[in-house]
Amino acid sequence: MSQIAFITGATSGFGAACARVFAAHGWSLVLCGRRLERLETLRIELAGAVSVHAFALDIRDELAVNTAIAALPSAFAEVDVLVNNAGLALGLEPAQRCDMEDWQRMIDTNIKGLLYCTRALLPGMVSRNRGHIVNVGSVAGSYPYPGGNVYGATKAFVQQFSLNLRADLLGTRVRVTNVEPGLAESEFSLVRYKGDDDKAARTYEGTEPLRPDDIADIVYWAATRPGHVNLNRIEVMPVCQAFSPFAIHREA
Ligand code: NDP
Ligand code: 8X3
Repeated sequence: MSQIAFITGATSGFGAACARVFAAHGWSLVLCGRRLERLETLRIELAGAVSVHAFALDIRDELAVNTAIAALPSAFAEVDVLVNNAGLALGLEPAQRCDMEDWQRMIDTNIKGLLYCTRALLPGMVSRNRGHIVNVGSVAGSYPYPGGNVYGATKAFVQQFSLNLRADLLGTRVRVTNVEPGLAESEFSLVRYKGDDDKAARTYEGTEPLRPDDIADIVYWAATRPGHVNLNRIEVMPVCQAFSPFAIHREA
């Protein structure tokens, strides 16, 4: 029987790339995201080769998450790997100018949505004594940058939650990994800049960013290490990216 990967945010970017990599290795897939049409296109693309269960889901809706997971068809119910990938950044303004609704949406999606999915699938993994939660964090969870305010803080939550999960899971064979990418080209910047194509394109101008396929390879690799190996964190940047010096404000 093939293994089952449950991927959130499969309509775009890393999530869609993960779906294709797991499918290429014969895994059955549970795919969700809010844009049903895209899921349907992906399901049709992959369904010839592997079994795919795809449905629209807003992970901010706790009841919808619990209902969808409770209603998984039996062939998809025993999830081996949960890829908690769905997430977003909104805006790059300094905190004093940020929109509270943007902050709330990032918290509701990147933190609370990830928790709902994890909490719903974890008991089954523990009772089967088998499973892997792969969270998609970010370098923004470790390194501050101007305008990263709440987005970075949500990813810091994901990083610490991943480590604390593993602490709770000690004694089980359920694994937890936080994959922490840097600059990667996807629809991420288009969402961050609220549909402004020019600003989004400028983010990647003159760079060779990570590609969704790079992240999917890493997620798949982490999920397929021998069962006694737990990768706690994987931080990855494109070669064109590095760290800033500390910023020092000097009076004129
Ligand atoms: P994309 O914008 O291309 O993809 C984001 C995915 O998340 C989409 O499939 C979207 O689906 C889904 N999503 C967003 N909100 C919700 C929601 N409420 N319910 C369900 N699904 C949702 O960006 P990436 O692929 O780049 O981002 C994937 C993850 O990687 C995110 O967690 C992001 O923070 C993280 N990341 C991205 C980096 C980058 O530079 N690109 C670097 C580091 C981390 P839909 O809109 O259909 O619901
Ligand atoms: C996305 C990477 O540097 O834009 O998590 O925060 S960054």
